[in-house]
Amino acid sequence: MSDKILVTRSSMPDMEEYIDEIKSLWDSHWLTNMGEKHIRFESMLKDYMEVENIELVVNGHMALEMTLQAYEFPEGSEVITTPFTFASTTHAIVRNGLVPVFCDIDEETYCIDATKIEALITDKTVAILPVHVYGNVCDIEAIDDIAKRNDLKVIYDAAHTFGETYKGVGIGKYGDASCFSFHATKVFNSIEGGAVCYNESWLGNKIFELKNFGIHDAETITAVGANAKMNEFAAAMGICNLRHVDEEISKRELVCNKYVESLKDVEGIRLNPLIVNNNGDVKPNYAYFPIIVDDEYGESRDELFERLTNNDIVARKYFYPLINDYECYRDRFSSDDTPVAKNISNRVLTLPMYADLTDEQIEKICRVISRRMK
Ligand code: T4K
Repeated sequence: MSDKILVTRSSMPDMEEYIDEIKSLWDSHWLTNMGEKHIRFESMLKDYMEVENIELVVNGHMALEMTLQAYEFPEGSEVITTPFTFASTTHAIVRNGLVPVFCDIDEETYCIDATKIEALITDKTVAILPVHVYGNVCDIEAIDDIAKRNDLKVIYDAAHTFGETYKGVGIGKYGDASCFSFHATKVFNSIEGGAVCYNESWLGNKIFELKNFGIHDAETITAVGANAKMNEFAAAMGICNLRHVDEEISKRELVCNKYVESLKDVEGIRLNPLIVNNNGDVKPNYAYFPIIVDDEYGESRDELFERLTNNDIVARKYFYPLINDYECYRDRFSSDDTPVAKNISNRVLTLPMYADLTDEQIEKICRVISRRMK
């Protein structure tokens, strides 16, 4: 096995635990289409995530795409969003025939800058699609206030916030809907998977139909749906992983603390304020460990990235390039319109982060960053 330290590593239950969970599938032969595991997993998640309504789907991307579709916004409607995110957020907007309007981000949280949203609202704006980046929580109160005053929907991309609470409330309860990812690289995974948490029951019913081709009943197809159902093997993995997720998050917290201890005094390396100065509003999940490489560090982000790579440490430039600079979007948008996001995107590195990262591995990573010989 390679000695490379990867940016993350999927959490998995013991093989016996998973095999035990999937054995019944050989009796039932029921492998997908909202089977017993799907139903049980959904109900377990509702409790764990402290939400009232949840709809399981095949991945986080389809959660976003189908939630937007469910609203049936007129083609060409505008959705205010952030360029500092994974491709999925913007693609979900564009694939629905909607127009993304990029708002700059907040320097401290890397989430959408709520003070800049209102200036972007036009008579075509229908929704705001903010992202809780790295598990940092958006300015929920300000966004809610803007949405209410302007009659806009709020759909959170909550792919990074599994298990978090904000002011004691499950993060999935905020906004009109919140879309989660249970991808293999996330704090919690069902191999591939996702969910939409929502407040109004019509939205859940609609997504339930959309994820199954828009089938209402055997002879009534009400919408142009997709196939976005979670299968039973994925749901079984989710059920098993959910039993251990608290332990995983506690271990991640220890990894985070070790990083902070070793890196907090390195000149020119900025750490995530949520982790360093958490005021208690957010119960974090320690999803990512981003660092910002400022000029005082004396080396650029790319130079540090290369040095880490040469030492068999795989960091990631999540999120670089900015979405408004992607090849498929740059003829319509420009990162110059979102200067804070551009600056952060050019300076950010997310360090390896997973529950079983060892002390020696963390020490090695920090040694390279702080340029210590031993
Ligand atoms: N919104 C946001 C804000 C998101 O970040 C994402 C996904 C979505 C929406 C969409 O949700 P999903 O549809 O994916 O559920 C990864 C993930 O594929 C993606 O889920 C994630 N965001 C994004 C931030 O990162 P890559 O291309 O960086 O992954 P990859 O394959 O390079 O893997 C990274 C490392 O993870 C590997 O070096 C080793 C480890 N790994 C990877 C896989 C696939 C494992 O240990 N096991 C595995 O099975 O995109």
